[in-house]
Amino acid sequence: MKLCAILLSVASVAAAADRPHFLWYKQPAAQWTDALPIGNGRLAAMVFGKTDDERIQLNEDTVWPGSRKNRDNPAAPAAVPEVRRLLLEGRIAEAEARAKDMLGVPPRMLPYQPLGDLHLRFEARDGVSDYRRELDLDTGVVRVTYKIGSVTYTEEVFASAPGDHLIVARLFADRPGSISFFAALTREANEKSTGAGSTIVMEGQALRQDGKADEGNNGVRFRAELRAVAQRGSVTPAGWGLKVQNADAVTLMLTAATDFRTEDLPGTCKKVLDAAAKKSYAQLRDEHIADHRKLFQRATFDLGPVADPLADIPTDERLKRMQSGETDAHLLETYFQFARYLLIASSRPGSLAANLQGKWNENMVPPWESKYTININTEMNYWPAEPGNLSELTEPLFDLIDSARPAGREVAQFYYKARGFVIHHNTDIWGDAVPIDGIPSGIWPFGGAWLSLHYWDHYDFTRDQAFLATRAYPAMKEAAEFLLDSLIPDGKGHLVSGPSLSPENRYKLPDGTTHSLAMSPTMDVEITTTLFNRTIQAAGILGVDAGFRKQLADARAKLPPFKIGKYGQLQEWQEDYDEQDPGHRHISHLFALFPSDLITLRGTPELAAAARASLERRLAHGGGGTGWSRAWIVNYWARLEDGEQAYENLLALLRKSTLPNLFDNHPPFQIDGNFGGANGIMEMLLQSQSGEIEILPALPAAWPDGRITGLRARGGCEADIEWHAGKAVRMELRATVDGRQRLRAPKGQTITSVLAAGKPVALTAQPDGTLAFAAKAGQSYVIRF
Ligand code: FUC
Repeated sequence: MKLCAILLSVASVAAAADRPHFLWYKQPAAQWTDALPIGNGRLAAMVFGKTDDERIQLNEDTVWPGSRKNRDNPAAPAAVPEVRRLLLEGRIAEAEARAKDMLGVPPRMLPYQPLGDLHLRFEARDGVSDYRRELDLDTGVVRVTYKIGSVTYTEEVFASAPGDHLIVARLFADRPGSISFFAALTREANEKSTGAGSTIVMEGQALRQDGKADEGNNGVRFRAELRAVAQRGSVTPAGWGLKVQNADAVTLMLTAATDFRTEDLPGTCKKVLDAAAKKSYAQLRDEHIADHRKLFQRATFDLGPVADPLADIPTDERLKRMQSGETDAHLLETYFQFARYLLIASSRPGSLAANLQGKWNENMVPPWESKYTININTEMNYWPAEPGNLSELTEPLFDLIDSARPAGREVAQFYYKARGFVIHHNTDIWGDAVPIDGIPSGIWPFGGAWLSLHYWDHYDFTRDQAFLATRAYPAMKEAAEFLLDSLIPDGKGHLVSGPSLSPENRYKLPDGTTHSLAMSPTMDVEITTTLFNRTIQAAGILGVDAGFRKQLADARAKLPPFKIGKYGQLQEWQEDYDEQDPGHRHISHLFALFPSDLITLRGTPELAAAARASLERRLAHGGGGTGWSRAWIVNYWARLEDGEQAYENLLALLRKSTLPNLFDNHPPFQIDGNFGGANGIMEMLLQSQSGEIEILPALPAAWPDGRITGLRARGGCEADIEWHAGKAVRMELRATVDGRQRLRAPKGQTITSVLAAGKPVALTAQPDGTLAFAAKAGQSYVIRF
């Protein structure tokens, strides 16, 4: 009887697995953060769905002012040893004053800018009814429908990756001859638009907008081109745009090119539009959907066997319900899939990496310049890529690191007299590597090292040996060389790093002053240890650099140890300082817990308890105030296997830091929290660090039943898990490479058997409570509990 109930329930979970995921609304976007995002990596757009003056806000990922430039501070080589000496002597204020000579010249980066807007102005239209605006995550198509009188109007918009940098909009109605509008491309600055034949061309240059002339007046030149194809009716040029009259339907095809990628802007645009114009709208749409689904449909997530009972409530109202204290498991499923959607839309091979706003930015001077902040934000963007089965979308991240390595090498030599490469806390399209902004954030030489760990992760998830040999190891080695060469003896038996800081927190000295700079703040030690571990491992697998491995191991042994402070917390600095802000949004010193695995519940229980104390202390003082901070906290709790806390913080992420279009809110909008939150969900359900696959490590009581499929785990495999009444009932593991797998059963459960093609597989019980077996590439394994 009981078994029967479980089977029934599992069957209905399976039936719900293909449930659609929409973001949908009953009104047009009133502001940018209501609009719906589309993208193909290079081009991105926000669709407002307005019925009178439709706005499709456009981005092309290389529209940046500035150029590649040496921004070294000439005073830096003399300053670095001085700052180190002053810090080691405890003369911190003096060290900070001296460190100003390390800031780049100028000490700011230029912003990522919008491409412009596509406006569709309709003739006077009153009496709009039956309005619906939606983004279908499964197709990647935004669709707007409404009625005026008895006529139903539809607008569909998507960004096509197979169309080679193409955005397509289709407008049609159910009464012939109903489509009439004026179309124009506009931009806030530096643009010239013309309509001719059935095309609009907008050309311009990304120039800095603050009137300063020292640099940035040689930014990227761009060209956007739109072509209209009408079914019946007419398309005629009208001033700087096009007039469409009495058509049955119109397809608008838009592309853009910049001189960052090509010298021939008109030719590049023409090629894309000529190819698109040869295809019917249905073909373009089908091609796009097939391409999108190849990525999107790899993973599914369902919390519970029932169909979504709130499916009739629009997304913004559901979010408001949550914000007033309700829970909404199905909205969490959508939130998870939305992050995967956003990565597909903002990071494709050949595009730039997803920046602080993914690729969606309407401001000439966006928050934090919409660049690559690498003391957490860019890394967080890519956390869900591997476990969320979107591995190939990490390529732009590796391109970003590689583009900064030349400058990074130069800065390593000039500033620190070190080999290898360094990037400080930000980089941009030009691959800049110097310290910027100011002392409290900029003097942090660990951005390149942290980013380089992503190469290892990509290898670890895929076990792609060629990638390890040709791409991962060379970069990791260079990042490790920099750290190795820049460590100095502290005179007390340890090797320390710096000048550095614990991003972007400050500590208090007994005299009441607060400071940022320190030698070897805990996060430095954690990143150094992790990178040395991985580099040694990688060199071992490749069978190279035995001498270098030994140097790394020797230096690693001399790094300062973890320390537990007066609150039982993991110390953030070498001294047990109080923080200026104990609820600070950065919780960098828990890096060892996540994304690294130096601290684990079973491997280092005392340190795990200290990490927990640090987390509780931050939260008790109002921590998690920004979207990304809250998202990181979800991941920390998942690693501490506290499903309830992870869940509460996930709810807080949606309740306090999520906008009506489900964009993460720092505030303002910043995309990292979307990615970090989605990764937190996966960490709650499956973890694979430290050589074991842990099943349902942090399942909260609020999710008694569910199923997640197509997750990736380290060691080269894909996993599906189903659970019922809080217990795993079935798991399937598909190995993509040969290798030994170790499985850890959910708390309170045991694995009874592992079957391959219906036959039991030999299992070896390990002293640590896991079960090991030899997995074969291409084989799928059913795990029974
Ligand atoms: C870091 C964070 C801020 C913000 C910025 C882009 O400096 O401390 O909160 O996310 O990056």
